[in-house]
Amino acid sequence: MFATRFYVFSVLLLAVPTTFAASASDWRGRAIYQLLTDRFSQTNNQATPCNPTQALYCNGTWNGITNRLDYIQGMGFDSIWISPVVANVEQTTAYGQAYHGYWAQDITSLNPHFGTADDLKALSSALHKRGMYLMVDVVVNHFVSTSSVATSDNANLDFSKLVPFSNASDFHPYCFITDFNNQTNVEQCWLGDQHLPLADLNTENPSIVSTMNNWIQGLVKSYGIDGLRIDTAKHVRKDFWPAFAMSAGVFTMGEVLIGDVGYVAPYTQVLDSVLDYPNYYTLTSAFSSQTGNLSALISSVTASQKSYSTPSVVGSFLENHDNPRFQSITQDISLVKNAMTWPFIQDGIPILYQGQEQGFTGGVVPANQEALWTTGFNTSNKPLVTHVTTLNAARKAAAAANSTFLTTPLKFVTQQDPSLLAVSKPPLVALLSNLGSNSAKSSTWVASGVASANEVLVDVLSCAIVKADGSGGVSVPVVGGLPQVLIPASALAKNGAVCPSVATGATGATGSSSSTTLATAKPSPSTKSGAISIRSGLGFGGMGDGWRVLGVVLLGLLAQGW
Ligand code: ABC
Ligand code: CA
Repeated sequence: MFATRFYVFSVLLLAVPTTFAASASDWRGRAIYQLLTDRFSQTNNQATPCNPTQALYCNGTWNGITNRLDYIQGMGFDSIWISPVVANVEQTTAYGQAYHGYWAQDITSLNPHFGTADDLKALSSALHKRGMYLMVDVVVNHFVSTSSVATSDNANLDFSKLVPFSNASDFHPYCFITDFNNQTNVEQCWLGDQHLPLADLNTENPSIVSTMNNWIQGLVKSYGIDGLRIDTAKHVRKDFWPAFAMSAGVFTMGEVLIGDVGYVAPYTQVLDSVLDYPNYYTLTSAFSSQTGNLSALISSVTASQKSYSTPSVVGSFLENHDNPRFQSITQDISLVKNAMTWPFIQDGIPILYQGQEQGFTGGVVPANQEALWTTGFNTSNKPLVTHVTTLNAARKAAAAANSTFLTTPLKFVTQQDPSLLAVSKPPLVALLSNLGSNSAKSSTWVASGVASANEVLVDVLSCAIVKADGSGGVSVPVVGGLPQVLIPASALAKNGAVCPSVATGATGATGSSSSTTLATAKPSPSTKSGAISIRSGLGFGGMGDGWRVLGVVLLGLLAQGW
């Protein structure tokens, strides 16, 4: 009996595929490069002009991204977030064309402007070969009807082209969101306006729910997707999300656009993660001028550490495609470098929006959606490319030197000068300020107990050495308002890309190369069909057929008393 049982289990285990869906912990140590497919790179390295203020397609493609992965990986990013992939309205609307991908018309087809199913699969496998992950932006909340002429009720809108929901009854009754303090209004009325209404999907209808769950399972599987950025998460009832996320079977990061930690936190219970909007607002205002309020950043971060379910996987960003770029507020290089440092030294996953590394300055939408190819993907003499490359390498080195780095909540070390901020996240110490590059004031960060006694630390941004005192404290004068990121010299490899002349770490240690990635390559997805399938699943979404079969067989065996 035992031998038979052993044999059956062994055969079952051998049959299990070696691919695993990427979970929150698989994403925790990663760094994400956010790109708009239409604006990142054109096929065959073409570079036709793009005027973002026209809000028209500029012809970036998935092939274009595949050809430029060296650029992204060279800065130390090991995952990308791409804009929505499904077919959108083709018309030029009152707000331009759907180049950003958020105006879905047919979620069972891909957006032909960005390429074919094979192109998207090729991007996914190219990423996996490099040990990189693919995050795709998905929209559940709404579709956009072609004849978007608003009337007083949704029955008079044309839903016939929407796939797979082509009836008025598949959508909530026509009403625009008017009261952001009324959650039912936020969830069941429509985004957009009378010029371009976003038809709000009836996510209360069980058959629509199950269609969406099957859709996401098929999408993730067909294209080997490792994570989802979930658009408009706050516009769909919270209890919709757990089953959707489980069907996807991969890491989920929700967009809950609001500055209020208390409002955002409950979404970290129903999704793996959220975009850290509350701390985005306090971060931006803290460093946007010399009078920015650093203590408001401390307060919001402290509140979010207490209320987010897993702060270590929350997405931290200074820029994205919806908000004016930081350099549209200030171009003081010291303030810019301080603000840009934050996402890489805090508790969550850093996200960099394309173009920030190139110093783009676009203001409100759509000016902040510049084409990246205008830069020629040049990385030499680009101080912010160097800045993020170093920050990525330092974060990897800190994680390699201390296995609890990524999960240890950062601590603020109180400073006397309100223009200074000191953060301890062992073995890393980040020293930030909003003094700006022209301040005449002399100021010094003082932080006790942040290192080992007499430890030799290196500011990775300048390669200057900082020696800790006998009780592990540091005292570091501010130079030109610039940030400093200290890590032990022993955590940096002597033959590495980061400050090799002062590094004392073993040759070949992590941090030895800016493009080092910790991920293991994942085989490319096996599904061959081009269309995105909507099928019924068994509820083991995203785990792969092998796992599903194993699960069902094991349940069967258990039921028979095995
Ligand atoms: C277009 C035009 C706009 C025009 C609008 C009606 O139509 O560009 O000028 O006003 C896509 C396009 C947009 C397009 C929209 C609508 O579709 O990219 O260009 O706008 O057609 C996500 C995506 C975003 C995408 C969509 C739609 C959703 O990231 O790119 O937009 O799929 C709301 C949603 C949020 C959404 C955002 C654009 O709109 O919640 O999911 N983003 C308040 C509200 C927020 C609201 C925000 C902006 O205003 O609370 O819910 O976001 O309208 C803080 C407060 C916040 C406050 C902000 C502004 O200030 O704490 O509460 O947010 O201090
Ligand atoms: Ca809704």
